[in-house]
Amino acid sequence: MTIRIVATTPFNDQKPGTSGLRKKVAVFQSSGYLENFVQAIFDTIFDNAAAPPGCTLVLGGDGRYFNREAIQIILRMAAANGVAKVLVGQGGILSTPAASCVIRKYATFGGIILSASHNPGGPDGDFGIKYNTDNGGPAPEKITDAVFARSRELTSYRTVDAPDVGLDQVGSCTLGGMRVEIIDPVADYAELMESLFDFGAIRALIGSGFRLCFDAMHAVTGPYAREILERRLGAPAGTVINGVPLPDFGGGHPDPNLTYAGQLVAIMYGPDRNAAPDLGAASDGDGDRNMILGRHFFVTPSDSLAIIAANATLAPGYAAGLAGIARSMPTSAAADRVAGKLGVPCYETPTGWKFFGNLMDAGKVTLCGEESFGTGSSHVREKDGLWAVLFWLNILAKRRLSVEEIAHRHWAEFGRNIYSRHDYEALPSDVAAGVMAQVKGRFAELTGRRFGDYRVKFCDDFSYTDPIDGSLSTGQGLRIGFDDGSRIVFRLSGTGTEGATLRIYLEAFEPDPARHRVDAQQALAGLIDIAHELSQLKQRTGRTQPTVIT
Ligand code: VG1
Ligand code: CO
Repeated sequence: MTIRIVATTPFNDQKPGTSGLRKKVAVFQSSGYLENFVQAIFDTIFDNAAAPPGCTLVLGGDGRYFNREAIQIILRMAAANGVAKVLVGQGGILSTPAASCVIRKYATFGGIILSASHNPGGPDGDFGIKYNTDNGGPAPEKITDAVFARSRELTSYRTVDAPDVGLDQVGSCTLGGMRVEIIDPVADYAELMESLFDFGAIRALIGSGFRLCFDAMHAVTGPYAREILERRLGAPAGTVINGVPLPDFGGGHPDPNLTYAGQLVAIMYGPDRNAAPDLGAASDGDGDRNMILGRHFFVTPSDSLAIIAANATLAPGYAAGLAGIARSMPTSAAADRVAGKLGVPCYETPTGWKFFGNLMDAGKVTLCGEESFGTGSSHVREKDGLWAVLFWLNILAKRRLSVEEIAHRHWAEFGRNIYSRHDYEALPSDVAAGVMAQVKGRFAELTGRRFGDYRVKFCDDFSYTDPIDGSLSTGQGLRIGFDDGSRIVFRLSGTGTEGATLRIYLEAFEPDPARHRVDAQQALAGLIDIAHELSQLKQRTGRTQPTVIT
């Protein structure tokens, strides 16, 4: 095998965001762009420019446009960089949580996941890549910063000349001396799910006439959901809709929220309430997000985390209880209330799953969640969409109440953290930066100030010191807290590829069950006004409405 050294000019825009490097497909297709970033990963993770003896990597993606081509490029580069073996999901497919599962199960050196998650795909859509370490989780900032630094100085990458590897049959072959194993992308993951949840109880629930609709949004979870929900749990064929992964997600936006999962929302909110399935669920492009719906009822991701935590011991894999809970800073404090009652710690981390890894590795937390439709546990080191759906099924199978009833009883016990997120997408970057600077500029005079009924208790620019390795992350979002526990958070997205996305997170606490049925937007109207006033949102952005309200 001859290693070919190919000259490249370094790029200066390969800084990984909240969850890896995401750019337009055309950018990734441009000469040397993907290669440069992959070589930067290898140079960072391998000492002395060569993989350690026997090094095995996992490789797969969400099946979006350019997935297959990228896999062939990365395989040739892995061979040239001395990797001994690569486990590749059949067809190039591995959901993000399944990749994490495989990295851990086979104790590999790490893995490369190809996904831009919920961002649209296709030739004009987005592509993405990230490296996960041997714990199965996204590389921590120390590594992503080093990869970025390396990407800016690289002048060549290594590859071999070899034909493409067949990705569609399970089996193994060699490429330039490196072993390539094409594995079933679903089997290991499905087995892990069976070990955590009471499949017998869920089968009995489904057998009793309970109806479920799962929208895979033409993204990666189709094959996983069909195998687990329809084949192993006996849900009727057709339970999984949009179950065939397509390179452009059927032209849709594979983001499981009330705006983009329109077909599922229409089914769950149909005119005849009783005709709707008992549970509706959806997952995103790479299978790590989830949305949970009851009949005419939406469970916020923050509530979902809290409800799963409060009911965790109903699932066999969590029968021994929780070590602790972690949530991202913008996620509501609903989980904190459950942790308080259970007497376990609750950690508040910056946005992005990479911040949960150390806490889970150290055994400090069992459950983690984000307001952005991310829920997961220490069974892997990624958030996990189908896992959350199965957890809900397990809870429903044991409690035999409706989704809505479970949420209302939860609020009656813990109070309700009324919550919403307003996104302003595709703003000019300087305008978005101006909004943030405007809010931060007000901090000096805010503490103690009154806005109608609300009095500001504190405001800060959130920073986090990792309790395990002491690393510091700054600039993670602007928080304004009020005396009654209400909160407004301003944050810029780190996953978009067009301009900037401003996220405004709003939260109020309502202890009174008589007011738990209120509409969230109405209940939060006062805070929304304060947010607009503080940020001069309309004047600065010209926008009168958010792009997406969750
Ligand atoms: C968003 C979410 C964040 C999530 C990240 C990756 O990031 O807010 O909670 O971890 O996406 O999710 P941002 O920086 O755009 O707010 V995924 O499903 O794209 O891996
Ligand atoms: Co995702």
